[in-house]
Amino acid sequence: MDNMTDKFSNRILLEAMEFWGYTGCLDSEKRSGQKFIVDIVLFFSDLPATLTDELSDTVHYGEVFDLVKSRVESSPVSLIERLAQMVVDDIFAVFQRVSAIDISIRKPDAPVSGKFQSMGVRLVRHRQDDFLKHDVYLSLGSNIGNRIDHLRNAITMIKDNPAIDFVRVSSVYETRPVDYLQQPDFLNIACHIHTRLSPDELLRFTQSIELELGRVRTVQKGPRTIDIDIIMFGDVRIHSERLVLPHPRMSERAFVIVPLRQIAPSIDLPELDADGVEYFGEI
Ligand code: PH2
Ligand code: MG
Ligand code: MG
Repeated sequence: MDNMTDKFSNRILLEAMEFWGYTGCLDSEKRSGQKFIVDIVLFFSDLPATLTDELSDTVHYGEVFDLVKSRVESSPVSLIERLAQMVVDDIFAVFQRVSAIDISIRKPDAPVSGKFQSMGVRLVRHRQDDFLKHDVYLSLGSNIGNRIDHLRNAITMIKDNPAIDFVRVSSVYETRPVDYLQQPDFLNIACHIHTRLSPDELLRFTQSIELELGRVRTVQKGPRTIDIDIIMFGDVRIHSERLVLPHPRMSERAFVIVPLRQIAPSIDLPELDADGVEYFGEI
């Protein structure tokens, strides 16, 4: 549980929810029902609503409450162990953002003679495939044609990839060209995704988007309809011919750092002179 505490620093608490349920081994429990008290902690590796203030960027606790209520108040099972696992499965299925769950189910009036506060179970469960996901940051740029449309199309294609969970996109910044100066200004954005793709698979995917959106490589570092660079891929370090991670020049480039800082405030990024990088709008 301790690594979970470190890894999932975002939690939603549903404390002492009360339901009338029929889970029990005795016929009388199944027939008449009794009071159930359920405590749930939902864990998230990332909770964008802390920045965006949007309900769609978190999990609505009222919806979780309704889901738990319908399960606890209807399931004709005998053991609270089984009931707790069913609630866990429901929550993972409906709320994709949830990475882990800590659930307690207690019966304060369990048919046990003697003095006690409640009888209960507690399960801690981690979404099975979550360990395989990486936090990835991309930098996108365009300086030919309808720049904002190119960025929007690229973002749509990224969101549509079922192997990618889209987390967040930055604002759009208009930036003066760096390195090769004889070219129009860029629009740049950064985005944060989760994926189980490997770095090479992701690179193949981003290159397929560049191709589809009509990028032709003429001048190195010259004008392009769309450029998608993988900036960081979890903690992965790679130095191959095709790919270097983290991106070797990211720390020198305000057009990468400024949008990145906006969506990844907890990553330690250099303070750069943001000269030539201006807020342009939202994607
Ligand atoms: N990309 C480059 C080279 N120079 N300058 C700006 N402002 N924005 C870019 O995205 C950019 C650049 C190579 O990919
Ligand atoms: Mg680039
Ligand atoms: Mg590139």
